[in-house]
Amino acid sequence: MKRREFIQKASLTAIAAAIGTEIVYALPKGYEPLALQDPDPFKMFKLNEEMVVLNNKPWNIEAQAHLLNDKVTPNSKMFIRNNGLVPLDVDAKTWTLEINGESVKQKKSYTLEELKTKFKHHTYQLTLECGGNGRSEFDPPAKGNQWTVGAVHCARWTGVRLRDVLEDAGVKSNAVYIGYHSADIHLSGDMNKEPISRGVPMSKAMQDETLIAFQMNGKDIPLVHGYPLRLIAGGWPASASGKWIQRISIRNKVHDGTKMTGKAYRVPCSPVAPGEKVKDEDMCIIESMPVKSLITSPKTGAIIKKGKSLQINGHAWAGELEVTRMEYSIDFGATWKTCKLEKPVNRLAWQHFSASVNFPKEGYYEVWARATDVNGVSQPMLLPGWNPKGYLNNACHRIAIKVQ
Ligand SMILES: Nc1nc2c(c(=O)[nH]1)N[C@H]1C(S)=C(S)[C@@H](COP(=O)(O)O)O[C@H]1N2
Ligand SMILES: [Mo]
Repeated sequence: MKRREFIQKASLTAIAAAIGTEIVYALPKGYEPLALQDPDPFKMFKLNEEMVVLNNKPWNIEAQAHLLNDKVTPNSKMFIRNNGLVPLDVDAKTWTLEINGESVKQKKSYTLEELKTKFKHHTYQLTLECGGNGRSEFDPPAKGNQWTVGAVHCARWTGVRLRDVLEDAGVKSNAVYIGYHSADIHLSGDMNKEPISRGVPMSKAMQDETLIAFQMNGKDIPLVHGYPLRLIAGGWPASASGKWIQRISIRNKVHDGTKMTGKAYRVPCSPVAPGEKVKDEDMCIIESMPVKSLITSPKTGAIIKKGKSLQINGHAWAGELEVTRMEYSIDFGATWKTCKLEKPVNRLAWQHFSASVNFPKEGYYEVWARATDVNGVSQPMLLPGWNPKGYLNNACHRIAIKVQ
């Protein structure tokens, strides 16, 4: 029997008992008991093989631009962002959601079944982008997952309106914010600590599209994306969309859970110079995400024949706003041409764009894409305002094309 198979068939303790405890120290350096070894994330999360793993403890995995070409993002191409450990032994049959807090009229608890039968179901396609998407470009660099462009997805979420549930429990007139509490486990293993507990102001909580979701793309939500129950607040940093939610508190002040305070998911209230130290009290909570777009086809590095036009496709989104203009440039932003831009299928869903691009002669080109929101605000061509945690990089996306 090969050593590897042997280890798999017997626990280390059993081996130690059979051969003597010294065996543990005789193992090659870096050898880990099977129970501590990482399973294959591609198999475990059913991921497309081109997804990129940024971190394994906790799991953080991003897409590449060309993987996001689908109009509705499938599970296999959705980025994964965890602050703690995915809860194990999740039992949908016994799962409950409690509504409590200073500003609830009557504390109330619902089973999954009650939520599904008592309230009307709604389905929306909703854009969720991590606040740190694009962080890898900041200089001086910001700590945290070095997301490039792939921490965004737009899936179809089905659930009940958060508003309907909050109103069923009763909302006091002094309500300010809601905060979620979830079942995931703090990296330290300390069950008294929450990996993350964020939320949104009442005005966002009460929007039609803010859901307590139990389905994604027509099926049960995959475990890593929040099964069996997830808050979805489209257009806001995805950290507001709590996975595995067990409790929602209606607060009489801005929610002060883990990663709501300090510098987490906040940017300087006024612009700062790159690298400048910013006091916590000068940091403001990120709300609606800025205008952004992604060229999802072709993949960067494509080669085309001289004289042929190139079809480009992609998506554009602007937090709570609609994108009203989409342009591309093949001369590094010197001149811009208009793309065809579709309306969103519903509010807070990304919009599709396409264009047929002609190149004047052979050579190396970059195709840049720029979206403009309904307020006339466009994406910057370069990295926008530096901030200590590297949030909100909405610079124009670019792909390289060789014409020969
Ligand atoms: N309970 C819980 N909810 C969470 C998180 C988490 O770690 N735990 N991460 C948040 C962050 S920072 C992001 S970007 C999104 C990622 O959602 P996804 O993994 O489904 O793509 O979930 C949010 N909700
Ligand atoms: Mo995030």
